Amino acid sequence: MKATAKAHTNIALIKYWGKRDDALILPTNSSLSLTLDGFYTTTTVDFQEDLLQDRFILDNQPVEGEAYRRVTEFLDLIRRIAGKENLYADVHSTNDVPTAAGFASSASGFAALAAAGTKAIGLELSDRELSRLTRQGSGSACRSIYGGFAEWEMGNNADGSDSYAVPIAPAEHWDIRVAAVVLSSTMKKVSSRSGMKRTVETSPFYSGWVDTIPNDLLEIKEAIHAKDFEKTGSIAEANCLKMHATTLAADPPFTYWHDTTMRVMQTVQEMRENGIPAYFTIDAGPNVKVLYLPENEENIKKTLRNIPGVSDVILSKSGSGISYL
Ligand code: 2P0
Repeated sequence: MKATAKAHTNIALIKYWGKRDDALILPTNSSLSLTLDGFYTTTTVDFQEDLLQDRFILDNQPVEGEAYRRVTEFLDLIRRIAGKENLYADVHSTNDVPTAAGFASSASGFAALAAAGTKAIGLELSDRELSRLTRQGSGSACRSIYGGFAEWEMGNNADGSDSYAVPIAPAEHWDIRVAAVVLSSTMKKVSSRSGMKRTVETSPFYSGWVDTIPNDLLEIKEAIHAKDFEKTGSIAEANCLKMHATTLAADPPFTYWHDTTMRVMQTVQEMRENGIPAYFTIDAGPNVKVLYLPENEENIKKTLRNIPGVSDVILSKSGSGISYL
């Protein structure tokens, strides 16, 4: 009972920032992302009758501790749905997500694990069912089931039955690109999981964040459908700044930004003043992702590489959803 699946990571343009239920991973706001073709995870899940526990090998190294626990607990969900509670698996994953680029490999990781695991155990899930299940491994992963633009609808139900991602526009709809700007020093002090929890619980700015999401989503979807780059980029950049503002008012306060993070942000804004459309977004870490159009690729790459404190710039196109190998 063996299957292999590949999933790409995604970058949120409207961020997921905060949970209303930690165990089921239910968010306090809907979010929207672009799946990227440059960064992906390939996972093989092999359920075997004679195994006494799961085994998880990542990039040829056996994994233990917290990362192992998250994988086995996720496989427990799959076993429960399939009614095969005592069937354990050999899991082999390869990450083609440069860790230094600051993309959450948990997004592509849990999407690939969900797809390979359910197929290997003989379940036939729709994309929506697969997204709902994937959400329980890592929130942002539920958006990686789809290529191009996807929206994670937060839902209202306490059991999470209406919280899953839906496709907004496929990768072919629009050739929009992302430059991942890698900083020389990228130590992350607050994980996204604990950072969002602290913000929800203590930041007085948090309610302001939540209140503005429905309108951001409405407007960015219009902009994406119309292929309006200025509108899409400016909504994404403002949404990112709003998310990061909530952390400054948390108790204790924190920020994911470094001095170089701000230098990159300023450079992007200067590029716009000089007539090159580019917009930034930043996740729960110091690296910056820059949205741009193909005709400006050379210019964007050169300008970003020249910023002191930047060690690499990795370019990516829009990517496809889950595939089975
Ligand atoms: C996002 N981030 O929408 C946001 C923006 C970080 C900033 O999703 O606890 O690893 O596993 O659900 O998905 C990172 O959080 O958190 C994240 P869990 P996840 O991409």
